Order: sequence, then C-alpha cells, then structure tokens
Amino acid sequence: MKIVNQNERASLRRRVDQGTEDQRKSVQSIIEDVKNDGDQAVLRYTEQFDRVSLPDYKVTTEEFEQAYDSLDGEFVTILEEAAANIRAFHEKQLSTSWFDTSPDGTILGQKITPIDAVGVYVPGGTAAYPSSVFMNVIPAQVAGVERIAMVTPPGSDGSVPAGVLIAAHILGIQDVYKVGGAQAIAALAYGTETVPAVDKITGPGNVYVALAKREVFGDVDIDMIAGPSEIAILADETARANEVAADLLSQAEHDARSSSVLVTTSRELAEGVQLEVQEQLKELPRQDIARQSVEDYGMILLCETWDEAVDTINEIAPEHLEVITEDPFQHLAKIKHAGAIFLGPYSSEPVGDYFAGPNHVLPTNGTARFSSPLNVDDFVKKSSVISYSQQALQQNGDKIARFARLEGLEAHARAVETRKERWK
Ligand code: HSO
Ligand code: ZN
Repeated sequence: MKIVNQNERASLRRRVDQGTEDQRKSVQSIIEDVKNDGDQAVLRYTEQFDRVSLPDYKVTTEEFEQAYDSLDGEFVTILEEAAANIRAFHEKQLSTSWFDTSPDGTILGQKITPIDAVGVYVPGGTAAYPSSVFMNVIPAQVAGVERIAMVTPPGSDGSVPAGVLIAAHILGIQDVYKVGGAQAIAALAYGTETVPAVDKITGPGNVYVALAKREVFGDVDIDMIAGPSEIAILADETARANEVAADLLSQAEHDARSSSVLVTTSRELAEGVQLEVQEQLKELPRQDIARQSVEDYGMILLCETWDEAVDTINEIAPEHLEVITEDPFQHLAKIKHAGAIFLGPYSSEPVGDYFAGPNHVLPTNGTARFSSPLNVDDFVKKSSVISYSQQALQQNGDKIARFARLEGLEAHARAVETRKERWK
C-alpha cells in the first residue's frame, strides 16, 4: 500500500463497471425473452448461465428444512439477534402521515403508503451474504411492504446457500426463487407463471444484474446501483496500526476493485499501517483479492494538516468512514459526505456490516455526496392530501384563475370559477 501526499494523490480511479454495448444488448434480449416466454425462458437461461437444469425454481419447504439441518443452532441464534438489532434501528426511521387543518377549514396533508411488492436480489457464489438478506428485507418489512420475494442464482448442483435460506426464513420470507442474472430481474419486473411481478427491485449483483435493473427502471423502481465496497479511515496518532490495517483489509477482501484508504497526519501511523497490511495480508484466506485491491485502489494519504485530512474525506465521500482519533465526536460536525460513519476504536466496520443495526447497503463511488443508506423511506411513497374549504376557494379562486390564464390554460381557470355559483 503506497504512502502518498496530497500532490501525489491521483484522483481515485473509477471502479464502476458500466458494462459494454454487447452486454447491454444481451441483457435487453434476455429481458424480452422472459417477458414473452416466462418460466420457459427463465429455465433456459438458468441452464445456459448457471449450468443446471431445474424442473421448477421456487424453493420448497424441504429445502428450507435441509438448510436448518446443515447449520449449527448457535449460528441461527446469532442471525436472530442481528436481525432484531437491524429491525430496532429501522423502526426509528418510520415516518408517519400528517394532516394540518387551517382556520378556514382547509386540510392539507401527506399520507404514507408502503409499496405493495418488493423483490430482493441476492448474488450467488461467495457473495451470497445472509447479512444482505437482512439489510434489504428488514427496511421493507418495517415500511409495511406486504409481499417480498427473493431471487438468487442456484449453484451448479441446483442449491441455494443455507445461510441465505435461513436468513430469509428468520424474516418469514417464503417466496425464494432460484434464478439469477438479468433473467431474475426480468422475472421480478414483469412476472412469470411462477414469479408474481413486483413494484421495486433492490439488492446488489454483477454487471448483468446492474444493467438489467437500469433497463427495467421506470416500469418498476430500483435501489441504487452499488459499486465495489470502500472504506476510508481518518485517524490520528492515537490509532493502533494493527487495528487500522485489519479494518482496511476487511473491505479489501470483498472485491479486487474495493478501495481502502487511510487518511492521517501521523507519519508513524502511516508507516505502521503500511507494514501491518503487508504482514496481515499473508495470513488471509482471500489474500489474492485483498492484495490486488490494496495495490490497485488502496492508499495511505499523509496530510500536512488536520483540516486537509477532513477535506479529503469529504472529497472522497466514502461508503464507510471510520474516525479513530482522540475525540472522534469532535470531528463529526465537519464530516459532510459519508455513507456510514463509525466513531472510535471499537466501531470496526464489520460491526456495522453485520450487527449494530444500521443498514450496510450504502452509497458507493462518491455518491454519498447526494444519496443515503438504504432505509425505510425507500419502501414507502407519499401521497399529498388536499381538502380545500369553501372559504379558502372563495378567497383564493380568482388568484388561481389568473395564474391559470397566465399559463394560457383557460379550462383550468374556468374549473375554479364555475364554483362561484355556490356562494352567489
Ligand atoms: N461491507 C459490505 C457489506 C457486507 N460485508 C456484507 C460483509 N457482508 C458493503 O457495505
Ligand atoms: Zn463488508
């Protein structure tokens, strides 16, 4: 991991895979096929891409039971505790409808209604995370979404990872479908004989999933398009090099394109972390991924002043920010852009990935400048409520009619004026 100063800091390389034109075309034709041929197309693509031929693809009760048999009970208890923490945090986010009555009798308000049906995509392979099942499903449940379906690609033996099934089961999700890629997104967006259509699709996936989500957006809603995970650590000389290095590597192991950055004013810490990263890497099972990530996208930025360090953090707008300093709360006011902010030496990022309660689906690639963690509001919508009183219309009708005529909309003006009959 290189130690660089502000002048040497090349802007962090773009890491988002937007997909090629060919990939986009193939995604479009998969979506078209699923729209036209439903299950038949789904199973055909599953055979082609996941190399397994399935008679049908809804997860059965027996498969849920087998998942429980294959994992130890203690792990299930940990999952349950994590789910309870995540639920408690998200319950705090619930906003309520409101209505305001003015003296003239007008009532104005905002009515909040959950989305009817949501589909959650869970990636396959080593990225099939039970924690992500929780982070996508729980806010939807807290919002009051009635129907939640999950899709995930089957392994070549036709199975779905036990942890994912158990996480779904703990949350009471019964509709789990073994389908991945663009065909899964199409099935959720447009429905098939097996999968009923949903109104919103969330969850991370590979480039085909991301392209398919962009493609169906508008017919259904989607969440953000997540990039590879990132961590930035803002630390002073009170931080311990071994802990900082371990936290950087915890995100580096996600993906060769993950980015881990330390921003500090302490040369001693910078050098200590550089050494520790090399040492700790040797012991990691996923060292190939993590090494490539820190070499290509990792850096230790040594700043002259603390203000410069904080400004850099705001420029990066990291997905995860750890502040490990003498008094971390003191810096909170100056931090403007970060998906999740972890304060103090005990708030190692995995605490938030799995257990503390806040969502781990966070804005990546600098999008924390304008967006927020996945939250309950992502699963509701707001309707405005207007009940004008006679008195209010009598008082404001002429103004509204004039406004309408200014826009050249005579019928609008008359719609209001025709009510004048009532108070003649
Ligand atoms: N750090 C990832 C989430 C995750 N970590 C899942 C472990 N499992 C993105 O926030
Ligand atoms: Zn993580």
